Amino acid sequence: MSTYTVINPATEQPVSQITLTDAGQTDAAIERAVKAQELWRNVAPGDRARLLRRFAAEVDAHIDDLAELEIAGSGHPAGQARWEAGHVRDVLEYYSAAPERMSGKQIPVPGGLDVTFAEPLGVVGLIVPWNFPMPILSWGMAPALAAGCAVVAKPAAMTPLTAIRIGELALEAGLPTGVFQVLPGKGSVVGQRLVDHPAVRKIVFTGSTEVGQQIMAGCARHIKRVTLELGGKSANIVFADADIERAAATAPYAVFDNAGQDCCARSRILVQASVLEQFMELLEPAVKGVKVGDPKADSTEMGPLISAAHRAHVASYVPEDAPVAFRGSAPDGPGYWYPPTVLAPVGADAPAYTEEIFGPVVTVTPFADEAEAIAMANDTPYGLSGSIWTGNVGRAIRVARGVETGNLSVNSHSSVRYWTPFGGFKQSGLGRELGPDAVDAFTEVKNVFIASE
Ligand code: TAP
Repeated sequence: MSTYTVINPATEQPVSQITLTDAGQTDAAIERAVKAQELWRNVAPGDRARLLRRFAAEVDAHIDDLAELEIAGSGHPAGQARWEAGHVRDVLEYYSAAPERMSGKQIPVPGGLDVTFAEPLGVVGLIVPWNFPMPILSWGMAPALAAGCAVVAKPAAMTPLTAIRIGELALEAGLPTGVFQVLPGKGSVVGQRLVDHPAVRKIVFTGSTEVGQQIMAGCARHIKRVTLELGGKSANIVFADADIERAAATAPYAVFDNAGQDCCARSRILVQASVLEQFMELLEPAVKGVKVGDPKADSTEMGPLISAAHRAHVASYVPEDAPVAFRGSAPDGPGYWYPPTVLAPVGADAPAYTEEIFGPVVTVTPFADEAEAIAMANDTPYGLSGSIWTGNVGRAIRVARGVETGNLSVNSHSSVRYWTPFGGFKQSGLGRELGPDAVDAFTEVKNVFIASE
């Protein structure tokens, strides 16, 4: 029996020892899920909705406990961790409205009646990364359960604590055993088995583009449905006609949120050359003002990175001779700390400009005009997120249509909203999560002709 010790990234102290699920136990869980799904799909829609609302209420009653687990196990700042637990509740509540609205169509045909049904896919395998253990779990879990699917979830080996607790809360809310199971374990074991097992009808994967490619190839062997939420290298585009003060004040939060371990991190700031100097003067105090420190403190805005290995990876983008324009602070002593860092000027071929860093490092690069800004934003294999700052509505629309990315905000640093579809262009992914249509991704359309003659 192998185990994994969860480490507190802020203290480097062990938090908890977790027994890892093996391949045989994964198969047994999938078989339990198959049986449970037969029951779950037949639960009356109103009752399924009620159970999801009870699940949301259980999460709501345990916001502080869940937040404490995420602070200790992932180093997320307290305010952020509470928000994340509340987000799970909100996503469950949002999709609890779905079971009673899963109507099909009646299509006029000669000789009878044609009706369609939205049939649940069956068992769904959910593979979650370590950066946002709670929100990303909820984005797959809630619509899949609402659709009548059973879910087997694999949290990242490093950050399993909140997912395990959410699995317990599902049972406490009254969800039938086997409908939602959480299997802590390795991607190469549990994740691989979810991909390979023929009874798992869909994989919802969030993680790196590299592993996403392997998942897609594995799913192809079974023509298994797959949703991929992968990496990003998004641009924050600031035009000279924007509210430069607001753009500069919020730019740190568009990239240093979750210590930059955010697929939506806008880690390339593109600024119109005529306001570059003004922007940099305003950005410096904003970056230095980011409160980096003890995740338990309510005032903390940024915590540590997830591990020593990840910190070394992030640091590799800032070698001794890197063009550091300015940087914020980070505590000394134990913990995987790394200060918010701004690089400028950087070459267009610098790894910090082209690769996803997944840490608190951002580059600032000038552009001449609208066409160049769009070309620079698109000069990446990724296309997940982005922000546009301008006072000109026409430009906002033109640039938003021109940038090849799945999720954009104009004059705002926000990224994910559970009411709206979320997902990537190009190598940032395949399919969409969230928004009103997410349940459709967990159903198949069945078409039935009924002869009347
Ligand atoms: P990955 O290394 O790709 O791991 C993601 C998940 O896949 C983990 O649970 C991992 O398990 C599992 N896994 C690894 N190898 C597997 C295999 N062969 N078969 C099945 N599952 C496997 O990513 P990460 O380092 O945790 O997360 C960072 C990446 O995720 C970044 O690129 C980031 O941009 C991306 N991300 C994207 C989004 C969206 S919404 N687009 C959101 C968050 C993160 P282990 O725990 O054993 O490694």
